[in-house]
Amino acid sequence: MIDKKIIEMVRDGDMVCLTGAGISADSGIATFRGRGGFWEKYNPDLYASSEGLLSVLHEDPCRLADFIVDFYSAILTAGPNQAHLGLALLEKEGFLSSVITQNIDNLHQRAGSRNVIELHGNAFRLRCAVCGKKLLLEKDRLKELCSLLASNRTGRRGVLHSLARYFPRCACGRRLRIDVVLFGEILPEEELNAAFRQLDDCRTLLLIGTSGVVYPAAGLPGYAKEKGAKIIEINPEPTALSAIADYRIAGNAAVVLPEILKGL
Ligand code: BJW
Ligand code: ZN
Repeated sequence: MIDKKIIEMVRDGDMVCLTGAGISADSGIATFRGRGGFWEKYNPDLYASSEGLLSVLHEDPCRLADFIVDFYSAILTAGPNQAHLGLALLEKEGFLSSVITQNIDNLHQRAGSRNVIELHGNAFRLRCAVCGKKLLLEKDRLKELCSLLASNRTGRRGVLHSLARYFPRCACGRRLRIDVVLFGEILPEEELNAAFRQLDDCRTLLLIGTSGVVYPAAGLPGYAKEKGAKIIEINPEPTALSAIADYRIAGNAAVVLPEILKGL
């Protein structure tokens, strides 16, 4: 049962939502941190920074292939869950202005959310680090790459060959890279500015499925609060941001969102 005050806040509108990996957990995509998280298997020092990934590429390309297959298999098979769909409905009905997401899985857009601000990029896009050109990565191409990498146990040369084929060079000569923000990299300026603008005039910030430890995204709730917003956190576990939340709903997003919608 959702607190009446929370339902009233949602009904009042002018609400923005900040999401993290937890919202996609019920779609079958592992979170990064915590039990069962992606980083239990893959050390973030190696797999979440460009220097780390480059070193794995050189020293153990087959392990990099495992990582790519694991990572993409999950997001290629996942579909939006009741939480993604609930947010899209809240936007459609005029209660929610935008979703600011740290996720790269495209599930908010697939659920029907229109105003989605992607702080950490999108795994279905390639980007040129020199000229900024972007290229969509088709799902079918990604599936092909995964099955090739999964079956290709011919070692270093086979993996490098497959990667070169699916991550082509840009017109400017640089090899395209995945359009995801890794540690030590600057977030896309336009997206971050858009996020701040949304928080300037929001009345309520819904915080869903983020541990709140990765900056600058983790600084956004504090900014919203300073600007006068109230914060509702939906997360089965307490987080680094729970202390500034005005309300906490301890539960899974895909269960809680339909309950909120029912209460409206
Ligand atoms: C559920 C649930 C269910 C489970 N329902 N909930 C200021 C202070 C300190 C450090 C820094 C700082 N400013 C910058 C930094 C450095 C760094 C940083 O923040 N480090 C900290 C970790 C210490 N930040 C950066 O480097 C950023 N760049 C930057 O700031 O540039 C300027 C700069 C550079 C260098 C120095 C200073 C300034 C870039 C950050 C990029 C993050 N990229 C990743 C990609 C990984 C891809 C890969 O593996 O290859 O983005 S890291 C990873 O964490 C991913 C996520 O978007 C991000 C956030 O994680 P999220 O979404 O919160 O997931 P989890 O797993 O942490 O939490 C899941 C939550 O869900 C949990 O709470 C569960 O309980 C919950 N949950 N089931 C609802 N069903
Ligand atoms: Zn280029």
